[in-house]
Amino acid sequence: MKTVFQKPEAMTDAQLHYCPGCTHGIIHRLVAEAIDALGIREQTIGIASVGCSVFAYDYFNCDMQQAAHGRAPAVATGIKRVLPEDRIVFTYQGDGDLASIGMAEIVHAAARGENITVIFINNAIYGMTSGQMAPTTLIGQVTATSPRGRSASETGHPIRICELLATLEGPAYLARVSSHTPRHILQAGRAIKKAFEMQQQKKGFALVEVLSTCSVNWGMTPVNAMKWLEENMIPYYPLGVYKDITAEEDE
Ligand SMILES: Cc1ncc(C[n+]2csc(CCOP(=O)(O)OP(=O)(O)O)c2C)c(N)n1
Repeated sequence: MKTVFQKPEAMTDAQLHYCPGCTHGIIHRLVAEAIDALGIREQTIGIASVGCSVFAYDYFNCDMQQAAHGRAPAVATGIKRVLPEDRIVFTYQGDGDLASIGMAEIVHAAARGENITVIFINNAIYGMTSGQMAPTTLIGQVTATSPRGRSASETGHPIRICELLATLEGPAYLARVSSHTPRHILQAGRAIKKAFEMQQQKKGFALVEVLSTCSVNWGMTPVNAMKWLEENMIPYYPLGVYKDITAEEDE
């Protein structure tokens, strides 16, 4: 029997440009499925950032706005505040974008408790610009700018964004998920949907960090990249919910 995979309505027909083994495409689909499931496509505005996912505006079938590198949370804040309350605003940002050049924007948007949804793709490297070290690059990880492996004494330690933002009062929902197995992808889909629901319910700032692969710049086959993520990224970036004010409300 032939299985037919239906494209979510919240994705356009444009062919994705991502490299083999990259999970941006999977995560795009999860975001689109959440938008469809909640029936919010007509009122959703996405903010594309700078990085490999710069063309997200071609792939999501909702209103899209491009932001300068790292500035997506600031642009999302403005759009969310000026438009009627039923509009759903999300950003889609890589780790170079969010945790390096955009660190100030994300921390302050979270501290203000902006009622926006952030999808944060952590692939531990700058993908688009061909593999420089990111703030999330692991100790010992080889990149174009750390050819002998990242050293803590030279460039410090990788930043755990969920844990860092969880120290703030502002966020309503913070979760880290992964995209390397079908089971993890299903979990990631549930977290992403929840992050949109939080905004619908006006609960405040919601961020889902999705661990992702960059097999080309990691110099691995797609299969080995999935294994590397499991064995190296998850121990340093544990999966789980770091904040959920609705769970606290339920207690
Ligand atoms: C102000 C500014 N500085 C630097 C760049 C170059 N630049 C483009 S993409 C990128 C890195 C993006 O990496 P990441 O956010 O991790 O996303 P990925 O490509 O890995 O998905 C950089 C440094 C830029 N476009 N604008």
